[in-house]
Amino acid sequence: MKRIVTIQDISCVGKCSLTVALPIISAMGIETAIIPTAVLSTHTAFDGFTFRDLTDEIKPIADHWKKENFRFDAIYTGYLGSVKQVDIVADFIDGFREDGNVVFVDPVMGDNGKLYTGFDTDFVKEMKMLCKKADVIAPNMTEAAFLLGIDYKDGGYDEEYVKNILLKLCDFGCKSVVLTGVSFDKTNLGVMGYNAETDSYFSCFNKKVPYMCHGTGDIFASTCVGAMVRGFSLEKSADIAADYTAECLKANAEDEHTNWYGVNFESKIPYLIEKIREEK
Ligand code: PXL
Repeated sequence: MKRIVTIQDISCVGKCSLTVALPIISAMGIETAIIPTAVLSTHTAFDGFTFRDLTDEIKPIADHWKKENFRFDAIYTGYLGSVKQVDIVADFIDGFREDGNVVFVDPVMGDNGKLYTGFDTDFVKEMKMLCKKADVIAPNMTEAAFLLGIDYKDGGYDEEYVKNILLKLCDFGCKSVVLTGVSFDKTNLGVMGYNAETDSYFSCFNKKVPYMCHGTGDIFASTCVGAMVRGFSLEKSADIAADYTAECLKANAEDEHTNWYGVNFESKIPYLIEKIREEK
């Protein structure tokens, strides 16, 4: 069985990071090893969340795994809590990357033009360094703007603008970039990517669902890396992940008892399983 290690926090309530990555990757038939980087009572959009930092655990876990000769088909990083933690995760990548495994970095830092609570420009600089180690990065439009030091645009841009962003992000040295939350008009939302190995662009758009929610980036990234490890191309993986994310948001929009803090990805896991079976 293929094995992915994912390194990000546990937000005990909030349907993001590990509580999303673990069930989605497992549902895709892939063993999921985890390194929890922090335990939070909720994600950071709640007031008064608790935060227990686990930075000091990362290296001992990695050292033990080295002794056990564990290897991973992909290393997938998400939300990281501090500059020091990003550095330690960078060392983890250096220690566990091999020919043929995928280093997938989701540079989780912000949304809607703003950094999440607790992040600053030093953190952005460090995350840029981590992106340079990745095969694939999957920022949203906000994270891309911070990584490149440009103004965030909430719409009003065209394909050329996004292509330019993709190329500039690829200059970091990663093999591919998948940019999420791309929208050229009022009706469609999706992802656009650049594959530097084939020098080609790709995209996948779905009808915009009138619902914004925390955790959509985590659903996208978990599904995309899972599909890649299942043997799909990057382009097909991004397509599967974008469709599944849109389907999950539709589930929220259609559920009158939905909560504001997370996506109903659970109800659509059968859709995801069916989709990866159909697409093979
Ligand atoms: O979904 C990204 C994410 C992950 N982890 C924590 C967060 C967020 C977004 O706000 O707060 C703790």
